[in-house]
Amino acid sequence: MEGTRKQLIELLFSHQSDYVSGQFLSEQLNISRSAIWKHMNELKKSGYEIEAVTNKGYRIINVPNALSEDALRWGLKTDWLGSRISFHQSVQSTQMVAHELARAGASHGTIVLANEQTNGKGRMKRYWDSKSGLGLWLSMILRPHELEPKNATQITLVAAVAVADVMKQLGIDIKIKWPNDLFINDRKLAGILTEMQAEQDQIDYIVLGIGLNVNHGLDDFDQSIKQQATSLHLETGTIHNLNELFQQVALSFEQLYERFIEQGFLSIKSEWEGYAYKLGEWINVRAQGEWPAKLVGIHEDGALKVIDQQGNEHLLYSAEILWS
Ligand code: BT5
Repeated sequence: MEGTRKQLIELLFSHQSDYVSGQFLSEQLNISRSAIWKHMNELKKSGYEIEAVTNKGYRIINVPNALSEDALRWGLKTDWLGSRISFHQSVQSTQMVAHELARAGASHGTIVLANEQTNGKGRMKRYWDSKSGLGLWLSMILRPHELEPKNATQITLVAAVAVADVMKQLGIDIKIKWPNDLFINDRKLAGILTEMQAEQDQIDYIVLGIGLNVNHGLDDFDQSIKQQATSLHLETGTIHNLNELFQQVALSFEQLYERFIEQGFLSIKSEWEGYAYKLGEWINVRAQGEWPAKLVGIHEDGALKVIDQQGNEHLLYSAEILWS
């Protein structure tokens, strides 16, 4: 039953611009036309909007907006990312759940996603505002055994480009603020948190967290970040479908991750630079004193490349950058 409905959804998705006849579906799935009709009713109950036209067939008009394990999975076009999705209504942090699963042996590509996080985490134990039903709060378990631990931080940059690509497809002028923030017009839309478990010279696993603000109005943000945060809704004026957006982000990341593993960060460098926040502008660096520097790009190992007032080039790894 479950498997048939998944196949049914996939067939409808693969013909999204067109109607799919009941006859065709019943042949493909090897079930009767009345069974197809029953499945369609079940899908409608789960929130799918399906148009049925006599002599033409069926067509998906809308997938449910509320996150659910089924709606996240059905129509997902990835090969391995999200092959297991662990969905929760409310957790403290998807990072914590993902670490637990990874320690218990969860496979490469497992994704933990929650409607709400009650203790969402930023870097250095900062707080991440993750209210119910308003954004994508997810953590991926990755096991890149071929990657040296010292290059693991590059995955943050890969993820930032993957999310930025999806935003660009939505017509948004998105910027990546090194290393882990996505910005629109000087406001933060998304943040990425990469945590690694490594032994000796091998990565055991990485938990890559992405927090993306989607359907927030201004009042939905915590008072402390109202002036600095934004959402897709605030930027575009429309409500975005969380399940579809998840699927776009997952596909975009899977494709870029594969390129990164096969060809290294160098193959993504120029795309990253195309999105770089304040590229060519002067910022202040706090490393052995405080000094002005011009941001000129990113090094192939993922470090930020700046030049000082004397024209000397510097690579920054973890130095505090004073962006404004
Ligand atoms: C980050 O940290 O930007 C990484 C955020 C990662 C969140 C995801 S959600 C899924 C997964 N599960 C988790 O528990 N975490 C990950 P950082 O660069 O340290 O930025 C944190 C700062 O961003 C905070 O100190 C606030 O100023 C600001 N902030 C908090 N929530 C925000 C939000 N929803 N939108 C924009 N800015 C926010």
